[in-house]
Amino acid sequence: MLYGAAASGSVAVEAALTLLNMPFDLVEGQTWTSDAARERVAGHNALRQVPTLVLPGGEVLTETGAILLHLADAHPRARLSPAPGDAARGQFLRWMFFVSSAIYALHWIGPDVGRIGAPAGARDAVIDAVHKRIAFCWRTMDAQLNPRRFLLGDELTVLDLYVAVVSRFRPWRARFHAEAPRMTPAIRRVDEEPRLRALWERRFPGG
Ligand SMILES: N[C@@H](CCC(=O)N[C@@H](CS)C(=O)NCC(=O)O)C(=O)O
Repeated sequence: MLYGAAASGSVAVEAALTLLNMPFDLVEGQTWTSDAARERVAGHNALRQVPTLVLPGGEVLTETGAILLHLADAHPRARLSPAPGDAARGQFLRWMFFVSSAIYALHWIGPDVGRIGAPAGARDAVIDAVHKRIAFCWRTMDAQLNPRRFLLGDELTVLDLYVAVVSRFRPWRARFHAEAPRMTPAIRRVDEEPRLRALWERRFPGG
């Protein structure tokens, strides 16, 4: 059972499950706008966030990056992560954690700047500073990766899914392409991936 929402981090998990041909039940709810959605997930995740994945045995997984890593590593034949020992593993882990901690975490401030103690009147300045920092982080990643067909080489990994989704958090996609021109062709390739096109259209309607 996956607690998720359109235009949220859960779509990266949905993409991984799609590539793995693993059917799942989805409990839909925009946790950042709806108390009802927050309450639905609260029993499994005290932070009341999506994605929250409840495995068939009842184990709960949260944190998009951790869920993606877990799914990829648990299904090595799908080759969605460089295996431990693979030369690309270090950079894979580095950028998975970077997206999670340096970029995704900043989006938490967007719905309510009061979350970091800022007065409502400071909203525009705070949001502007947050987006400047996110831009710097995407530029940093763009300068240090050497993408080929995909971000880490010629095979699609869950890092590609993660970046394809977090870079779509509104209002980011157009700016992402401007800030990260070297990553853009790989991410466009993820957008065009035939097995995922229907998912992107359904879960990020309007782009
Ligand atoms: N650290 C979590 C963050 C998850 C997160 O921020 N989810 C957002 C949707 S993209 C959410 O549920 N926000 C509602 C809230 O924080 O109140 C992760 O990496 O998955």
